[in-house]
Amino acid sequence: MASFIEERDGVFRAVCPLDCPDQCGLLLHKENGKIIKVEGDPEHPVTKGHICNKVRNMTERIYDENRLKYPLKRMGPKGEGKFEQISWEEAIQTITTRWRVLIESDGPESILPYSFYGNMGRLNAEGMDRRFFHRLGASRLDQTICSAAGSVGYKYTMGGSIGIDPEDTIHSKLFIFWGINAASTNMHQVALAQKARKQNGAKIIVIDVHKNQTGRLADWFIPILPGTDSALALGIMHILFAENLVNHNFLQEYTIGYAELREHVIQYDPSTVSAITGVPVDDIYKLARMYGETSPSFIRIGNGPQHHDNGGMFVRTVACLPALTGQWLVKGGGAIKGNSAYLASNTAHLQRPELLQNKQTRVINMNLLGDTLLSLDPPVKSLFVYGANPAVVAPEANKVRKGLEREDLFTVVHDLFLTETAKYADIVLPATSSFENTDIYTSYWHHYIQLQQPVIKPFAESKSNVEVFRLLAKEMGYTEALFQETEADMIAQALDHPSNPYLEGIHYESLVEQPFLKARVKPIFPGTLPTASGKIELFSQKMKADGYPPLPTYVPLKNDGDHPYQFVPAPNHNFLNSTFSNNHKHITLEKEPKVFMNHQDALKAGIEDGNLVRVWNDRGECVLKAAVGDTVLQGVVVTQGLWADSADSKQLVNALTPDRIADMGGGATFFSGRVSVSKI
Ligand SMILES: Nc1nc2c(c(=O)[nH]1)N[C@H]1C(S)=C(S)[C@@H](COP(=O)(O)OP(=O)(O)OC[C@H]3O[C@@H](n4cnc5c(=O)[nH]c(N)nc54)[C@H](O)[C@@H]3O)O[C@H]1N2
Ligand SMILES: Nc1nc2c(c(=O)[nH]1)N[C@H]1C(S)=C(S)[C@@H](COP(=O)(O)OP(=O)(O)OC[C@H]3O[C@@H](n4cnc5c(=O)[nH]c(N)nc54)[C@H](O)[C@@H]3O)O[C@H]1N2
Ligand code: SF4
Ligand SMILES: [Mo]
Repeated sequence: MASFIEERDGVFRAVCPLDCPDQCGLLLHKENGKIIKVEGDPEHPVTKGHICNKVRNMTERIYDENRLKYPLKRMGPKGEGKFEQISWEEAIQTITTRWRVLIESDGPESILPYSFYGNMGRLNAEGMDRRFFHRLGASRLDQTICSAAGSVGYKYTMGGSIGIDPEDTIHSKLFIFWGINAASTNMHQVALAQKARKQNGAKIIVIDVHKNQTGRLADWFIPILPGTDSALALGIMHILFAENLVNHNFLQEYTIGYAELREHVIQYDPSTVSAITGVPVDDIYKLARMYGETSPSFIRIGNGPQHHDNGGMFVRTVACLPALTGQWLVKGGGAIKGNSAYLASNTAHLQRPELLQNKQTRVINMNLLGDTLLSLDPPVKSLFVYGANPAVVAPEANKVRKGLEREDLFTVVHDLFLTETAKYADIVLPATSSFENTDIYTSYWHHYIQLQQPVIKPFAESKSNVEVFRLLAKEMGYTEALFQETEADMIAQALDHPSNPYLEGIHYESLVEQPFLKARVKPIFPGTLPTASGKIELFSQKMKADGYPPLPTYVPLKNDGDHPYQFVPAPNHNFLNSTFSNNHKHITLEKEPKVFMNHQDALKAGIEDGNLVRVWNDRGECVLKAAVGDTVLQGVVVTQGLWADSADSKQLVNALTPDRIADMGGGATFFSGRVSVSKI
């Protein structure tokens, strides 16, 4: 079937492979064996033919002249980017020879895989690779960089990664986009909100530290000081209880700890909360009353506020709000933080954890990559990077770079491009794009799963992650049959998951027949939650046992030094993390990185709009163009996008970000750093 498509021209279904909640259905137009146009698939039930500009321009990336064509070995110093072509045979042999020596001398834990979701496909992101590294006994990576803190926080309240069906939000009358730049990062949730606004007069509130494209489309934009959102949520609870805007029946039936919560939130009176958050007292009342009086109301919980020291507690706290008003029982009411539990596949089948003989194998938090490479003992001696670009996306970038420069570190990078990370590699392997592979894709926002089959032939000599790990397994002499399974076999196993009832009826064969299959979801309530009590845990015994306050609590950010500004380096519109930051078309659309600054602050610092400024702290420095205005509060500076740096530019924002670990889940704290800004 697959090769049949590869040989043909025409229009073919595909799915967006990027780490984006929307997971759009795509149509690929193919002529003379090449994709000439990417557009949205109008038949996709949620994304309905609309896609973002990034992926509309995907052909620019797939056929970019700089795409890697064959394996490379390093010829110059690490970081310089001088390489020479080698064969796959030589590449695989060099890697396995080096690894065999390392396993002998330092043990398998001296090897560290570092990966993330550059391609969301189950098999390529967390399938054959896991089997391979389990079998090898390599150190394990704790994948904490994205949403770990918030996921743990949400779980304390709700028991798992379960929210409402986004398709139901068409019925919502109030949308609160809380710390999510949805116009850039979840465009179809915005489309649903705008449709609801048109159809039934729904209101859109955006709570953010930056009035960006999402804030601009809101009916009401509420600026807030970074890292203070829990206090605002607790202030809303204070008013809901005080003004009896809570749903007693729901609280009684479906929650535990609401009497304790009611007492506890007395301390979060509006003037206290206003002093913490920078939100005026009147606005706190107005927001709480709108929330208490509008039904259905929906909160889209974003990733922004959870990239802070207190991010887990924020999500745990905000997740309590819909329970107070009983919104979970109303179609279109409730919240979404993430929905990944619904289409969770059988990871035991897919990843084969039983291959890992030493169950105590060390686990390394990916947010600590810099320290790991510089000072972990026993040391990491080899790094295998795939589906990720840590030299740009990881915090404390200067430490990371210094670690990558280590002469005794044997680094392999598998990617489509010679990324900043790849420039430090000893061996670089070319990766196929997702349109060249077979894989399955499940959204962490909507409820659909889609199969991708190869639409074009592998670009030059590139290979998929699955294929690379097959080759490595073979060369390492791993004879287990599971290393040579086909993609179809692996998909069948991943979907064979009796303990997930939502997957019922979804099989490889049905995915071949039908383009989009929906998880068998039903409303969360009435029902039992996967928490210890089976209810929404406003008071959590488990949190208490884990050493946290058992009730939602505002915990201030940690001290990050005396620099005057809180620094929020968020994603931008035209890149996806660092993906597209090296593609001419996307750079042209995004223009240049800026630092948004309040005009009062700028006035005091003698900075004018358009000036080049030095943004710095004890960790590093950047040079960015100031955008002076009223899009941020005083004391806050925001920049957008993970730009690649070059010899003549200093725009690596993660040179400034802390690698402190968040309160929960080992999460990242990208937005909890402080900086100084001065005119150049
Ligand atoms: N265009 C585009 N889309 C993307 C991505 C991308 O890079 N570009 N990345 C993808 C990935 S991996 C992810 S995880 C998601 C992330 O997408 P989102 O969930 O939107 O998260 P962020 O963009 O990190 O931050 C969202 C917002 O939080 C704000 N913010 C920061 N700190 C605070 C705070 O303390 N309080 C409040 N209220 N707001 C705060 C930022 O200003 C920003 O507008 O997007 C995905 N989609
Ligand atoms: N300052 C700051 N830093 C951040 C964030 C932030 O908001 N601010 N956001 C954080 C978040 S939420 C995340 S999720 C991380 C994301 O960090 P990463 O996951 O590292 O994301 P990308 O930068 O998109 O890098 C993905 C890489 O995978 C490659 N790739 C794509 N498909 C494949 C494939 O099939 N095989 C292989 N081998 N490679 C492939 C791409 O070419 C690209 O180079 O960044 C984090 N870093
Ligand atoms: S990046 Fe997001 S919005 Fe853009 S096509 Fe992919 S899934 Fe859709
Ligand atoms: Mo992410």
